[in-house]
Amino acid sequence: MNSRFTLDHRLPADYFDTTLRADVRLGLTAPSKSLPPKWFYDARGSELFEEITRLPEYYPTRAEQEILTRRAPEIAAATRAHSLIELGSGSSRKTRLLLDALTAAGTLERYVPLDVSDSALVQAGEALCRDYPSLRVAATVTDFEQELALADEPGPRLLSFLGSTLGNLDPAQRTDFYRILRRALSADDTLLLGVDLVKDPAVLVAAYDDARGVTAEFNKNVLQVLNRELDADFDPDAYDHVALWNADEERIEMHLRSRIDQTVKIPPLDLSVDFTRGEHLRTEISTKFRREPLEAELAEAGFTIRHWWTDPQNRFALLLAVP
Ligand code: AVJ
Repeated sequence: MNSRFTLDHRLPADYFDTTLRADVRLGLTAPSKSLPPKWFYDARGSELFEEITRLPEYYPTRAEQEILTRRAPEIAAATRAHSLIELGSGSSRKTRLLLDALTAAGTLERYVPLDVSDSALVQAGEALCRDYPSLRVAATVTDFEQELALADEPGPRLLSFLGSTLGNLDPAQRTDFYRILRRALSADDTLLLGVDLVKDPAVLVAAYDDARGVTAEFNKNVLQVLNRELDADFDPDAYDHVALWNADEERIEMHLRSRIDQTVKIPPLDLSVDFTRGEHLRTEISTKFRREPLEAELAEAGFTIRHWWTDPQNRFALLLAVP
């Protein structure tokens, strides 16, 4: 292993198991059933998500990359960041655009990817060490929805949260999350957010219900995760993939709709879960944003937007905010 690469575990060994069980019990015993979207991303789910990002209907990844390609030099100039901290790092394509610009600006010393899964961190981290010979990579396994214990990163720090993953949080969760960010960041640090914007619902629904059915498979994969990890007996074929536009909340929701009356057993939780025919299990919310309300909720949390960049078609926004 490269000496410029470190992997720091900040989660207890049983964290995955404990939180999965708590989430499943809470979500499947509630009057309207739901599961948090983070459980989509096992190896198969991550692979399916990568495939989604290449679908003709799924524009967000390409739109964000377009903006980032164009604006990375401005981001580097505005932040002069010595550390890039990336939340939910995932694929490293967008990361490289930022690393390249910060390297060209001559400020970058350290890259700190934070994720709940260590396999992604190790793979990406080693490759980046190879390609950026003067970069230190300090990967950290953590759940940034709980805490953001930043350590001794050289400042100023640029904290990026891309891919509109912010949209997975509901308003109350976003408020908590901004508070965690605000506590972790100092006056000369900067927040880089990528958010998907409100647009024609037909375009949005198509992005989450593609013709080839990749998103449907991604959605149903969460049932396989529960089958494997909790010995549950979900039959994925007994559910339909549903992507709907919730106009009141301005968000896309993914659901699994039970095709029949059925009962699912989850032995380690001592749980029998009844589904009636047509009943929905909500698996993801994907909030779409407008500038003014987002600006207001960030201001409420102590952040000021300094730059707001969109793609030419106004589908997606990249923004820089400071404490
Ligand atoms: C990575 C969470 C932002 O909400 O668009 C893609 C995940 N779900 N297709 C999104 C996703 C269905 C994606 N995020």
